[in-house]
Amino acid sequence: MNDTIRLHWFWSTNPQKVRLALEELQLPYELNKIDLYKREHKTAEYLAIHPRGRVPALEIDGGVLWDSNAAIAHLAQREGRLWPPGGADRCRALSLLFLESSAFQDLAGVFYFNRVVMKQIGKEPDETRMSKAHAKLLPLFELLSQHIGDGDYLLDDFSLVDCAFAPWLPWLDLDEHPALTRWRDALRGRDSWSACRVLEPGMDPDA
Ligand SMILES: N[C@@H](CCC(=O)N[C@@H](CS)C(=O)NCC(=O)O)C(=O)O
Repeated sequence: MNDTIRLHWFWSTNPQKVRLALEELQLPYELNKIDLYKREHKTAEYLAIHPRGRVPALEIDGGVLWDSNAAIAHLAQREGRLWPPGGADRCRALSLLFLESSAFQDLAGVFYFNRVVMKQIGKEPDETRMSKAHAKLLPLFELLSQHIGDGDYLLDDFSLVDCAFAPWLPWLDLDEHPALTRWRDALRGRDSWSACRVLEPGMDPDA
């Protein structure tokens, strides 16, 4: 069995979640850039790895994880680090991970699409769509703020579930939510954030 960990990646949000997790766990990995703007995610070769033709895909342990949070869950289970070993904290971690997949990702994606992708293709952002998405995000912001409480992370300490939310945070309007801005700033200060060059407003992703 090939024991190389290979991340099929682009600098957009979902692949960056998995790269952050690999960096935080300090696992050696190969990065294979799949340029979405060149439609490299739709080649026959890549579709044999990711059946939906999206990024990320993580080749590991003889298999492929073709969803960012599935990859994070696998890494958590495999490594037994940066993840609660059991009990109520693991229930919290899994619920938050699935919240990101089932609700947060699509709404945060509206901001990422309008503030990053539309700009890249020379179009104006759709403010109405963003304002509707923001209204739907508010209850989720409240829920996440409750989990953060007076701390810096979703659980008592940093964990891989923070990686699942991190790359979205620079693109959301968080000023009215002090727990979330504190969380974003704590994540921004970690070595993994700079190692992955998590995209921020004003940054050139291809630099
Ligand atoms: N739920 C998937 C979403 C993956 C996804 O939509 N990735 C985006 C980039 S961040 C993509 O590949 N977009 C290209 C497309 O949809 O054609 C995950 O979490 O991995």
